[in-house]
Formats: sequence, structure tokens, C-alpha cells
Amino acid sequence: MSTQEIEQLRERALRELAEATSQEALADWHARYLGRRGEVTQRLRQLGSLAPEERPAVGRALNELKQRLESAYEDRERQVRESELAERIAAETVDVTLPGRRPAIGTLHPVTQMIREVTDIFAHLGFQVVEGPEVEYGYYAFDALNIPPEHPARDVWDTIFIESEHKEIVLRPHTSPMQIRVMERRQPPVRVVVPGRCYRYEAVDATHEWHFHQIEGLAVDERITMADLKGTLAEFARQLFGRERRVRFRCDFFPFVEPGVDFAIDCMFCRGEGCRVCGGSGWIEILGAGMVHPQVLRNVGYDPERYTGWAFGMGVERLVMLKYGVPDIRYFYQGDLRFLAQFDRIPL
Ligand code: FA5
Repeated sequence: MSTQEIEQLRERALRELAEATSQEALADWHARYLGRRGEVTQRLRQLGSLAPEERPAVGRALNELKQRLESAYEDRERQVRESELAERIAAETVDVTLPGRRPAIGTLHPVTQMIREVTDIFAHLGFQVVEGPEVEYGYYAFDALNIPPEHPARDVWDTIFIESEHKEIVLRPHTSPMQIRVMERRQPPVRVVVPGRCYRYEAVDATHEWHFHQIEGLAVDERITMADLKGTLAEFARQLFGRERRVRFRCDFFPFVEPGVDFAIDCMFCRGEGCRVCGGSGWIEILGAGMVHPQVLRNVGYDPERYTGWAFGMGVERLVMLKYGVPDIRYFYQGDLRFLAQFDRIPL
């Protein structure tokens, strides 16, 4: 083996080392030159087969080559490691100046939004918000509300029965049973609003669902009058539908109030002129109400000579339909995002 060969080997090894740009290529290079079967190692092993006079010079040259390559390898290995790290840092860097991705978190259901809006208005007028059971005794849904069994008015609320043989149990057809539950539990003054789900055995069409929501209102105290009812409802309607609303009371019948009224506002679409929404009348009925019937007060142990009160009940879906011009109540419970996503005023 001549020194010239060793020189060539050195040049080739160093050139290939300079071309290795990854840890894998470096490991491969190391195995090929300096590993157990590497070219330099093999040659060192073959020293014994050289003529004795050649051995010292070739041995020295090979050892120098080995050291030179080892240190060149270490330098190159450090370089490659640093540049690989720099590349990784560059690739994984988070650009904090990029705008964030907005998660799709949805919105509150329009009925929930309306319940919150209405109960907020009444909360500011001094009403407490309470809730009650959707599965109800016939006593609370009817009897205590002055609708005895066999009374024809019982048919007005097309009721879904859960159990009727032993004790009448129903899905409440309105939120009025909560009038009784609240008055049974506390003494006047009472001022509550009760939002909640109701159920009726009803053919579904554009304005009727078999389940829907109502908000009940009840105020009982000494000297409560119809004027308080009218003032409260007028203020409510103006906050919800605009300050310019005019209001109308007309006689109506519900067994648990006397007198009973229906409460209407002038149509906000035609301002009372008459249009499709108000059926040409210029007025839109939004709830039933009236002075609590003396018999209902007696049923909960209140003295009707001392206390008077009023109650009202309104349909929540109907309020949303009026306020936003929704033409069909069935949209509310189809879960169609194209409908629901339009009510994104109040994010979750
Ligand atoms: C009642 O349910 C009475 N409890 C209201 C009341 C309370 C009167 C307190 C006096 C004092 P009515 O059946 O009219 O009344 O229902 C009230 C409202 O609930 C209706 O105006 C309507 O907006 C809504 N509603 C009734 N049935 C349905 C239905 N099937 N689908 C959607 N909304 C309905």
C-alpha cells in the first residue's frame, strides 16, 4: 500500500464526508471507513502482511489518516446535528401573528333566546323566574285551576295522558299549573314568571306544534288591579316589540280568570293598517290573561276578600315568529342549521 493510495483514500473519504448531510448518511459513512469492516480499519489489519521495512511508514500514515478522519467526522457530525435542529425549529415555529381559527360553537336556540329576553324584561319589573314539572297531576293542570272533571273547558286543552286510571297524570298542556304550585308554597306578595315546555295532543301545522313553550306570569297581592296588568303587559310589549306599540285588551274566557282577556298589539309589519301577518285586522294577539278567579285563590288557601291578582300565559314560539317573521312553527324543531344559524345574536 503506497502513501499515494492512502492520500487518495483520504481525499475520497473527506469528500464523501462533506457530502453527507444527515445523521443517517454520516452513520453510513462512518461504517464504510472507520467501522469494524471499514476501509481504514481493514487496511490497518493488513499491516502485518506488508514487508517489515514498509510497515512503520504505512502504519504511521494509516494511523494519522484514522485520527484525521475521526476528528473530521466529529466536526461534521456536530455541524449536521446543529443544522438539523435549526431546520426543525424553523419548521415547528408557531407564527403568533397569524389570526386565530374561530371554533364553531353554535348559538342558543331561538326559543331559549326569547325565553331569556322575556324573563329579563320581567326580572327588571320585579318578577322572579321559577320553573316546574312537565309531567303534572291532573289536579294542578285542571282541577285547582277551576276546571273540574267533566267540565267542557277540559277539552280545550287537548291533553296527552300518562296515567288516568288511579290518579290523573298528564304532560302539562300549559304552564298555568305553576300558578297553583307557587301559591301553595308562599304567601303574597307573589310576582313570578314561569317559562317551560308544554305538550298538546294536537295536529301539527304551520302554527301548532305538539310540544311548544309558554311563559306564565302571576302577580298576587292586596289591591292588585286590572290596571296593573295592562300597564305591565304594555311595558313588556313595548320593550320586546318597540316603544311605539299600541295595545288592546278584549274579553276572552279562561276558567281560572275572571274577567279574562286576550292581549293584542298593533301589527308591527303594517302598523295597524292590515296585512297578511295580522290577517288584515291590524292587531296581533300575543297572550291570554285575566284576574285570578276567586275560586283559584280559595283553592290555595288565599282569602279572595283580601288578595287579588292577575295571571297571563304566552306562547314563546309565537313571539319568535312575530319578532323575526318566521312563517312556520315546524322550523323550530327540525334541527336545520340553515334556520338555527340565523339566530346568532347571542353566542353561547
Ligand atoms: C293557555 O294555555 C292559558 N293557560 C293562558 C292563560 C294563562 C290565560 C293565564 C289566562 C291566564 P292558550 O291555550 O290560548 O291559553 O295558549 C296560550 C298560548 O300558547 C297561545 O296563544 C299560543 O301562543 C301558545 N300555544 C297554544 N297551543 C299551541 C300549539 N299547539 N303550538 C304552539 N303554540 C301554542
